[in-house]
Amino acid sequence: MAAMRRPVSLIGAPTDIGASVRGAGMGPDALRVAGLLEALRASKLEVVDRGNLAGPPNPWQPPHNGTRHLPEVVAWNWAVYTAVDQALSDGHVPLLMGGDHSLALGSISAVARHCRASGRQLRVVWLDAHTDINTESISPSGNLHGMPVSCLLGHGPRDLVGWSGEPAAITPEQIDFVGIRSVDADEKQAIRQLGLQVFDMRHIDEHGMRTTMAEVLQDVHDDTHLHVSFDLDCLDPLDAPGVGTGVRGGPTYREMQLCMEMIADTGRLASLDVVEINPALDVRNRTAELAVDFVLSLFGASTLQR
Ligand code: 4U7
Ligand code: MN
Ligand code: MN
Ligand code: MN
Repeated sequence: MAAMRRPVSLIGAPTDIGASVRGAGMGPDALRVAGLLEALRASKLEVVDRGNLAGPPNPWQPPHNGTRHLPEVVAWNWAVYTAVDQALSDGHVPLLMGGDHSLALGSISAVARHCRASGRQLRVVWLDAHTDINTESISPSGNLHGMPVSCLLGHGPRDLVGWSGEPAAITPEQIDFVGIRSVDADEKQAIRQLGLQVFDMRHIDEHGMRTTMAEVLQDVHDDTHLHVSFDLDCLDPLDAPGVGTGVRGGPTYREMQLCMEMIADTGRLASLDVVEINPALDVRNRTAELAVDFVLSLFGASTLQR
């Protein structure tokens, strides 16, 4: 429990620099309007809103050598890296409010460096419809929000690799994917080659969320730093319409709640990304409000808890 009761630092990264659809830059304010800070405080957590980071505007250019906006993505990720690093040094739980999912590179690289320095074992749970394991040579789009996992594993564009101080921030054994239902052809090959643990929707259909999460969390120990990277398109777009790359057939609201509650039960949640909310596509801020619900559950606010 100790890990979860640390103060939470909200860090806004208002950019859609790595995405294919404009609008995710409004995500941090959508989460604020949905009452994220107040909801966390109501569940007895100390919360600091560190405001929004600054970075370059979206130049809206076509891909160049397999990536779009690489220099701008680097700039935004440095801002994220620095802010997450600072929050961790302060003993806080960093909660990155994206922004698009390319920002997980900066966030998780800072977390990986922190874990190495403090002797903790990092485990990443990637909640997403997509595996985000494209590289500049295989991506069908060139959008960097489809590549952060490769970068973390040491395989992406050179400028986005090695940020944690090691060639790779994480090894394939340290990350589990949950909710997956859209994987590009070359990503499938990478998943097989690397032996990644992908709990796709079929796995959840056949085994249920409870068994799935028990598998994901089985090797979480007292000295584990659990990082959750929550892409809102993990949810069904019928529940969460405010995302740029929605894919039908996601987990139900209840399944997702159970997923979050089981993570909370470990008491090891120590950092979090909430990304890919696109208010321009949303309906009355429903997706941000849903995100707040799930974040509360992640921090342990289950039905029968005070
Ligand atoms: B997200 C895609 F081709 N795979 O690489 C790509 F289908 O962070 C989508 O998960 C990536 O939202 C989605 O462009 C990135 C596409
Ligand atoms: Mn994603
Ligand atoms: Mn996604
Ligand atoms: Mn595992």
